[in-house]
Amino acid sequence: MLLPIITYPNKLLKSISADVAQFDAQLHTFLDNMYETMLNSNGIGLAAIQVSMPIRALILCIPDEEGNQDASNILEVINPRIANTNGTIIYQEGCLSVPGYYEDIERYESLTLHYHNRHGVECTIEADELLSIAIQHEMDHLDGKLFIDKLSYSRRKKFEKEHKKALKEKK
Ligand code: Y12
Ligand code: CO
Repeated sequence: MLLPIITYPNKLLKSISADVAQFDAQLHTFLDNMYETMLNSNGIGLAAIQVSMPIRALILCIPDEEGNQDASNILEVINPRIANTNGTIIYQEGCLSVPGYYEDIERYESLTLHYHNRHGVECTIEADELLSIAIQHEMDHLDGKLFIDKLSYSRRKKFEKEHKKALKEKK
């Protein structure tokens, strides 16, 4: 089932999401629906709050060399915690909740992530480059932050101007 993706400036995007306590069939169906929704919108990452669910869950599916986003490549991340970080990297980010806007954002180049999978099993992965960037982008959503909140004053002004113009043109 496709879920509606909320977009900036919807105030729900500022929510602090709550830990997941039940790793049950309802959670599994929700994660399946998130995956379908993300692929349908050409996304590579989606946090639960982007579909109006304030829980600490996110999914990622980094395309392989052929650009395929196979279900076997999906990473479902629940109650995540970043342990170690290394270096920095700048990448032009986009977000399904801020369509049409891309900006260079600095993130950690690599990190260690502790999280639970859909069954509540504790997992750890080492991530670098695009996966590390995507994890940090999606984890920011869990704390009510968007990549545009990391922009300099002048870049944010530029964004607000472009966003206003885009909304006017849509009317
Ligand atoms: C690197 C940078 C950012 C992330 C977070 C995940 N972001 C996305 O998956 C964004 C996808 C996206 C897709 C859009 O739709 C199309 O391209 C058809 C889009 O739409 C427009 O720009 C109109 C915007 C964002 C992970 C890794
Ligand atoms: Co996003």
